[in-house]
Amino acid sequence: MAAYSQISTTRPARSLSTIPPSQEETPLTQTTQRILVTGACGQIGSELIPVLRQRYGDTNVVATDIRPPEADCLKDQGPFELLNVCDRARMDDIIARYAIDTVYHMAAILSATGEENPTLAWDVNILGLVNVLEIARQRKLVRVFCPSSIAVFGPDTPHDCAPQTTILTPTTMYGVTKVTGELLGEYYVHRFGLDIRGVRYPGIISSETLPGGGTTDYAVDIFYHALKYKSYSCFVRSDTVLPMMYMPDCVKATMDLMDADFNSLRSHCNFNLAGMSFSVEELANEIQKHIPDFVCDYAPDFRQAIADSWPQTIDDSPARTQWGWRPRHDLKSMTRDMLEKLRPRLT
Ligand code: AKB
Repeated sequence: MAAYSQISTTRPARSLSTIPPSQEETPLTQTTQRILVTGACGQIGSELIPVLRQRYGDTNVVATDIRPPEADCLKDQGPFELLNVCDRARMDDIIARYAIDTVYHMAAILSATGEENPTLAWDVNILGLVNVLEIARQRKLVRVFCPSSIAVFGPDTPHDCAPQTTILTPTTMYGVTKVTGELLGEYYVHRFGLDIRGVRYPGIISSETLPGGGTTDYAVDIFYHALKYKSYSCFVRSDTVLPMMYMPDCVKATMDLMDADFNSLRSHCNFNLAGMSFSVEELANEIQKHIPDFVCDYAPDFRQAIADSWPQTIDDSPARTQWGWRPRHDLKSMTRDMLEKLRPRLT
């Protein structure tokens, strides 16, 4: 029997009479959450789900993705359903069948893949989001998490300490979809009274699932190559500085924003989130402290222009003041922890 967390919500939970008979063995209360996660097999989804399952109970967290999971825990510890987020009928069916009241919409095409296939990025990122928002409106879901990204920024945004409210002129299709997504989310909050929330993730560094198709992927790849080959050829210049965050902080930020009192939020879908900012050279130097014979060289490709269009550092004071955001990891602690976690698997 799974454990059920009691968490308070600032909006009323959905009426229990809407729960289908198949779910009635679960002792639902007004404060229980039944969660659906899209993009469950991705870099963030795969680490968010175990934390959600630990908190809300395995059977209350439905993992979904367009492909079957490689990690056994995703399917063995709780429900898993195949879902293409562009398929609204199937999404609606899953949400109804499991009596879902909360969605973490993590499925997305990232910046580099988006430049290779812009229409795919538009379809997945926009149609997928509209499907989630429309189902949330029709089924009166309690809360939806729709992440955004530093990709909303562009060359006209201040490069240092980019404010939350600023000029958003992204040069990538991914960025265009994320700006649109933030506006759509905010629209559904004000027009339909829904509870939609989201942060602008920086590059996320993690040890469990490789990122795929992003510009910031080098900050993860470098660890795998350092341990396996003691060398890495980086696809952006050594002096490229981007905002980054270690996965434990990413999961904490996501959970903290979802726990925040709705009434304390002055905006909902566009929270800047800073963790750490460093150049690739600084990262390589930090890794060399643990692997002295590691060498990094540089062969910039089309992703350099994307990186150059994003700010180097972020002002996240609204997240800090409105819902108490504080990162715990810096370059040093992240590097040590990444190497400790990956070394036994790679060497
Ligand atoms: C990417 O590089 O596309 C992503 C992001 C910053 O959202 N990691």
